[in-house]
Amino acid sequence: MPNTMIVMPTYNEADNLPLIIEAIFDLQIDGLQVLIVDDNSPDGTGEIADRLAAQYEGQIFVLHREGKAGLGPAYIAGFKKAITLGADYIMQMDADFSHQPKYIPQLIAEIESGYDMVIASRFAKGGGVDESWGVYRKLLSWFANRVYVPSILGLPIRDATGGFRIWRRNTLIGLDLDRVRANGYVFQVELTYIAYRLGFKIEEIPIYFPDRTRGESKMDIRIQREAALRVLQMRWRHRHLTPQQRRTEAYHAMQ
Ligand SMILES: Nc1nc2c(ncn2[C@@H]2O[C@H](COP(=O)(O)OP(=O)(O)O)[C@@H](O)[C@H]2O)c(=O)[nH]1
Ligand SMILES: [Mg+2]
Repeated sequence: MPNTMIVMPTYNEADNLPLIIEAIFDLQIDGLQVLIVDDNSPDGTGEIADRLAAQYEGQIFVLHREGKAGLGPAYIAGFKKAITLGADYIMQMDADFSHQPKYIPQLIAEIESGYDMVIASRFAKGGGVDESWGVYRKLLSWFANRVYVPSILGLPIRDATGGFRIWRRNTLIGLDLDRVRANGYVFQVELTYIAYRLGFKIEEIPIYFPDRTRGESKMDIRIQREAALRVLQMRWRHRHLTPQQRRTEAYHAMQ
């Protein structure tokens, strides 16, 4: 029975974390574990995570990092730890309920069917975003995902910026996480692009993406602007990758 580890980055999610953990374990999925990666949240999320880890012994792990360093580095550290801990499948998931736990079984079923990575996609047919999204936000997201990213990177993916995904262990090893440069939002795009260039099989399943109701988003306009330039840089950096350049050895040193 393969095990799945959910890597969940948190920054000031004190209200959400206990609730999302409960919702996840209510699903009663065999071999499911959670690794919380907290960047020393001022609101005490890290201590809450430790309490939960004691309560759900062997099912919840916590990685404490020194300070807020962005989503990318938090995920890279979490992925490496999940690999070291022996996870077969590794999932990425936010703590704020925009990524709804009810889709977890479907993501696991899809990866088991043989894909190398599966994206829970807001823009696949049948998916959607919160009704309250204004025209500007919708347009920006549509432009980024359906026009900009596909045309610059040639990615045949509808939601390359989404952060709700599952990876096969060997896919994450194959990417070579030390190749990844991006920090914020665009980190998701870079991982997808590297996976695509290396020839990994990617699938999307449709999801509905509600806005968070508790806590605050850490996304801002500066991060979004920066993303546009980073997409050009990542094309330059990774465009020559081929399946022969997949990494084969697991990560040893913890960073
Ligand atoms: N560890 C860590 N987690 C972060 C950081 N920035 C955001 N997060 C977490 O990443 C997830 C997504 O962030 P969020 O602010 O909801 O972004 P949005 O969904 O794009 O608005 C949430 O679980 C956040 O708590 C960070 O710098 N470090
Ligand atoms: Mg969010």
